[in-house]
Amino acid sequence: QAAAKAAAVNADSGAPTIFDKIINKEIPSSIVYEDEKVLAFRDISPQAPVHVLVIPKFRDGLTELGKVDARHGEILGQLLYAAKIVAEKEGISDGFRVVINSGASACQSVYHLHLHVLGGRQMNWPPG
Ligand code: DGP
Repeated sequence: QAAAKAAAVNADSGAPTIFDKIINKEIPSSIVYEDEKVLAFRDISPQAPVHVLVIPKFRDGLTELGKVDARHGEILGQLLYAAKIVAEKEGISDGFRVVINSGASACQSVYHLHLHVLGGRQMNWPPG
């Protein structure tokens, strides 16, 4: 597993982010769901009563959605499925929103791909 992790890090083009420290438990976070490939934890600046970030544990080039390629298909599906599990665990299955900010124009601030799972209040449309 250490070799797989090293290979993933070597394949990655982006600089480390704060999420690496969260994955490695170097800084604390409130974890909602975790499996071999995915980590979900509460956003430090919640925009809704439930606001959870779902991230891949091995970034492997997954800096932003606009830069993924075909090899990321499986993990992208796993992230989306984890979002559904998070919604269930948080009791918001009846209505929730999943957001991915990709790139500076979308206000992405952390370049480690992440899904925002938001709910627990009426969500409005269009988003800002
Ligand atoms: P985005 O703007 O889409 O890149 O979202 C990044 C999110 O990451 C933002 O909503 C705040 C959250 N965030 C940043 N630093 C930390 C941290 O150290 N801990 C936690 N839990 N969330 C963080």
